[in-house]
Amino acid sequence: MKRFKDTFFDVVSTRLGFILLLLLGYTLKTIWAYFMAFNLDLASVEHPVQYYLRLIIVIINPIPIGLMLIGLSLYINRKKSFYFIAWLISALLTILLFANIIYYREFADFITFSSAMASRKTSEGLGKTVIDSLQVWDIIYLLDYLILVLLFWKKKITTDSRPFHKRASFAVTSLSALAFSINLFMAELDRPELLTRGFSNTYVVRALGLPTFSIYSTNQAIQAQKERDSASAKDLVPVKEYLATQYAAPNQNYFGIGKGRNVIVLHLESFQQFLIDYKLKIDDKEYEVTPFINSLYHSTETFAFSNFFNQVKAGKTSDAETMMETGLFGLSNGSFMVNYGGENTQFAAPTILAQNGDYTSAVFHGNVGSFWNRNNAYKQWGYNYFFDASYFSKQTASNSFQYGLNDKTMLADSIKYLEHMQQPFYTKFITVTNHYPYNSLAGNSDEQGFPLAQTNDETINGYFATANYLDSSIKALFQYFKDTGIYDNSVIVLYGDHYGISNSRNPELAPLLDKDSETWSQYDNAMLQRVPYMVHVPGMTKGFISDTFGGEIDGLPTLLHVLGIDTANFSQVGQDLLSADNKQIVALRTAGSYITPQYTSYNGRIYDTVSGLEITNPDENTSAKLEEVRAEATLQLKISDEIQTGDLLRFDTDNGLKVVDIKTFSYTQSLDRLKEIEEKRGPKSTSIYSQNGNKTTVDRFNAPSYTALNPKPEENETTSQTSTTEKKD
Ligand code: GP9
Ligand code: MN
Repeated sequence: MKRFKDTFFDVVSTRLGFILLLLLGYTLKTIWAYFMAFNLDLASVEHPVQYYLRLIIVIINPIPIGLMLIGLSLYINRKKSFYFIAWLISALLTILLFANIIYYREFADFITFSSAMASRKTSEGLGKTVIDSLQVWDIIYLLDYLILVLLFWKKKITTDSRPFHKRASFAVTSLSALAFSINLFMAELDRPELLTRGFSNTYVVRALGLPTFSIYSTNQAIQAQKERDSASAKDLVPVKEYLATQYAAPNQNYFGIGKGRNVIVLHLESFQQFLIDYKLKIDDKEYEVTPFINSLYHSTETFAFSNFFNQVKAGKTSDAETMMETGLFGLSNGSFMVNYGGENTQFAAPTILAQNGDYTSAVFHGNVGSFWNRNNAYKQWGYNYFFDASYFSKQTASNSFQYGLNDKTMLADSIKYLEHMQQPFYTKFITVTNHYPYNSLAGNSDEQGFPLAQTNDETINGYFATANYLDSSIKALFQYFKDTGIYDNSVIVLYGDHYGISNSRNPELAPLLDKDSETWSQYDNAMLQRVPYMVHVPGMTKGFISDTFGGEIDGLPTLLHVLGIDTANFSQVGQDLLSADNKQIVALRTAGSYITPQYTSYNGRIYDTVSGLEITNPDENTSAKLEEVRAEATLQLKISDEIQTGDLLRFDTDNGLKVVDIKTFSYTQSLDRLKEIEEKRGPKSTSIYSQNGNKTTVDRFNAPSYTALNPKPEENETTSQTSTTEKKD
């Protein structure tokens, strides 16, 4: 033992040994923070093996970057300078770690370049907040230094005056670079396209560690800032001119038909249009997948659209949200919400409605708030409240999966917040259960029973059952709205965000759609990009199924006109789908793709939209028309990109809207704030809770499970006390 001790002290008394000791301290502190201070969401995995991969990644990721940075000191010859720089770099890494820990306590997120800049601007009171949030256990982050000082003082460790060989220093740098590549490779295994799509700060920290995240996010911010700086107010002039030509005047038959009502948006995860009215055939039996949503689709209380296309790219859900909330496209690379959310000036639906009808707004979603950078993007959009996973039931194997809490639990848990919101409200429920890999109900036997499709692809097979679950969740929510009177005073919007079955799987899906896998074409892929869009106005009888061609970009102007808010002054690229002026040119984000009632261009091929026949040798006239459509579609995207990357809306000063000040928004202690407002308004409070005689309506929400709704015939015969109570569950 003594020998070991001596060797150990001999080793750490060399320069390299000292560096490694500092690295060890930093690594242990970081791992401690990963598990004790941050929520890295390790358990949300598709496969158990992925959990262990992630575990290894978080344990090793402080090492490569730590070694690379602290190892830089090895290039220094002079003894004093070497020790000073080595300590300094290690201390800076610790400060970065600790600053993030403090920040995380307040914001449940990591420090980015922009958030650091923002808190610098509002630094009064910062010191006090930091001191308030210190905890006794934080001493742990200094422990390695205390031990080192002690060891030097006791002369157990001595300093080494021999300069480290330059080649050996270079070897250390190279080794750390190699280790970093291995780290990166493992991170890609866990989450492909991590750095190009961004996803969330948590994902990047979890994969590559804090210093790398800071470098990455700083680089992103600098790039964004460069583009922002190169844009000026005069760039908005041609943009505004174009937007004026794009404006589609409201249809007077429907303008304002939902004026003043609550707006409830239901984001139907991965829900494709082909599910509407679809019946899954198994052994000569037919199972209607989404009976409730189908009934809405056919109702005369609904404006439904049968040719509404998703227009997302890498940002998937976040792209859909961006379009639906702002009338502008996501980016051609990565996610707008991740790269610009919380930064760029935006005039989104919550802001417009707050300033045109005094709406209070909220989002309900059962995943962590940092996913797609929602916690920042929503503030810029003007959302007053964001109820994320932290507001809902603890996630267990039976009520959740890797993307968060299952819909029925999320919706049930939302009521206690929703009922305290002042009306009119603008609320969005983002469902998630019907998300790839469509096995989210695996941990809950009560929700199993809807038949699986019988293809060779598990993903396709599970899709119908989770869609059926989503349907019954939505039905339960509607029932709650009806029972509490919210329904009659609301407009309910439903939309599918993007495809659920990817193009590569479509040939396998083909037989279920009565199509041939062999002749499956790009045209068929294009047609499967349709998603539902419905505006349900209870009590209205003017509803119909429109075959107007449109996409997510058109959602906001359509809705605003239904609510009686004219969009003429707003910078939105989309067009009201109920307007007679609609051009019906759907621009897709994949290069050069577009869809009109006449032509479909998709993945390099052109088709006649009606017949589905490929156009290989267009005549002159057709070529000219195609070129015109292509140019118009490209222009929509170009104008939107100019606005988004140039942050042009900061110059959009005469649209009648006030700019949001994100500093006035906070997503913590939301219930307290809602109740405070309720109390302050007293008899004038318009919340459901107040209207219900200050009694909760939580018990009015009931979402029976699949097995409760579809009891097996045998169970009926032997109805016992226990089985009836189970069914109520
Ligand atoms: C996660 C959810 C899924 O919170 O919205 O996003 P997606 O993977 O569909 O883009
Ligand atoms: Mn999605």
